Amino acid sequence: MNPMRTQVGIVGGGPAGMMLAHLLHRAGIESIVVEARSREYVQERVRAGVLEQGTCDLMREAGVGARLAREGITHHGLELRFGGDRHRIDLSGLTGGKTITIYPQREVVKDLIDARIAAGGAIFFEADEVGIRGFDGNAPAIRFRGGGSVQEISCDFIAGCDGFHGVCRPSLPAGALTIFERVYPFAWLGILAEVAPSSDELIYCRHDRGFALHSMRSPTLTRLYLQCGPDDEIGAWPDQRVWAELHTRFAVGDGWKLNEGRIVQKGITPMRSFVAEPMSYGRVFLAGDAAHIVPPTGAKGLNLALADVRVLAAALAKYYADGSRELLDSYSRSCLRRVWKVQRFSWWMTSLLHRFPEDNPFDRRRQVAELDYVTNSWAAAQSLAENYVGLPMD
Ligand code: RFL
Ligand code: PHB
Repeated sequence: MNPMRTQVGIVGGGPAGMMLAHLLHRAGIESIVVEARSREYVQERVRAGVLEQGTCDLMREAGVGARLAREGITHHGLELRFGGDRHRIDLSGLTGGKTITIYPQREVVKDLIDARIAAGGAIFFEADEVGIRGFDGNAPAIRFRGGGSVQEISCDFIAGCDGFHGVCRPSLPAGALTIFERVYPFAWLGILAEVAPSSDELIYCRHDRGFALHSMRSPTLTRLYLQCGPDDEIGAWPDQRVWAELHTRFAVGDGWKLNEGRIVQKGITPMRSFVAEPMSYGRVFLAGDAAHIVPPTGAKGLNLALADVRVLAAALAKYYADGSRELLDSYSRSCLRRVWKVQRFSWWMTSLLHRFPEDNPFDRRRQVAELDYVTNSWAAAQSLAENYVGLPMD
């Protein structure tokens, strides 16, 4: 056994865990990150791509925004496509000039890991059998197997930033948390294709055969998603079928064409809304996907994870500055106000654009009427835009 000590033990080196470690460092607070996967794995995982204005501001203010400023692609609007027609939502015009930025999650994670390592911070990658203990008393600890031996980190607080399938949330006693959940009767098939994007902006498309999304990663990489069955196997979706379905769903009559390229990544993502309340117990604080999941239609998961750790870092900074637990005690309440608004928006975007198996012809007409309303009413479009660029941080 190799005992270590730090102020904040962080389980999970995804966006939430790495940003928390970085913000704590800037506040003069020590932390150690314990991550189950390798550095390469967490830096290469294909995930989110859309950063809210507030997320970009946070990266910049925290001193990790240089590459984002150089390589991020700023978007001022998005397209809603339905009934074979295209409708632009002027995000900037509707929000007093706010924007979103395309910058892949893996680049965010890379920037944060680089910053942490440059500052001499400790990250244990490839940690096995990670467990947490002592968090309902005064002696919390993270124990794991790494480098052939058992390691234990004792700390003042544990941050559970270990995602939806992590170990922290399930380690809390039965009954400590109330779970709110909705599982959707469909999934997303996502591909990354080596081809220039077919549009300068994101396209959210509603079609009778199901939802489709056109996004991008760079001027030469396109990210595309298709609504598929919740139990579909990836083998049921050979490249040809993926392209045929994308062409059908995105079809418009004005000459617009979807560019095809070599598919370099393909995966299926289930769709779920999930909240665990409260987001803390004893000396454990849950943040990001460990505490909540949103369906990806609103592009919110990464942004919400970073909003949580911003609140947590401020609460810990106050505790270490003057011994006050006030902000730690209100951590869950503060975060959940944002979490539920983002849950509402993500559910609404999902309902607006997907084909639900139980929908009858009435529901389908109502859905199209809602899209017609959103794309023709300033008030409705503004509500979408306000949420999409990100609600203000409290
Ligand atoms: P993560 O990223 O899952 O990181 C958790 C980390 O914890 C590690 N871990 C453990 N470590 C130690 N011990 C254990 N027992 C552990 N168990 C797990 C994991 O290896 C991992 O490194 O959670 P975090 O940090 O909360 O970040 C959340 C975001 O990753 C997530 O919300 C987004 O990716 C969601 N999401 C999107 N969010 C957006 O804001 N905009 C988007 O455009 C967007 N698109 C998406 C998405 C998620 C998707 N998938 C694949 C779920 C598109 C997709 C397809
Ligand atoms: C992405 O680029 O991966 C992406 C964009 C918008 C979403 C979800 C995912 O709503």
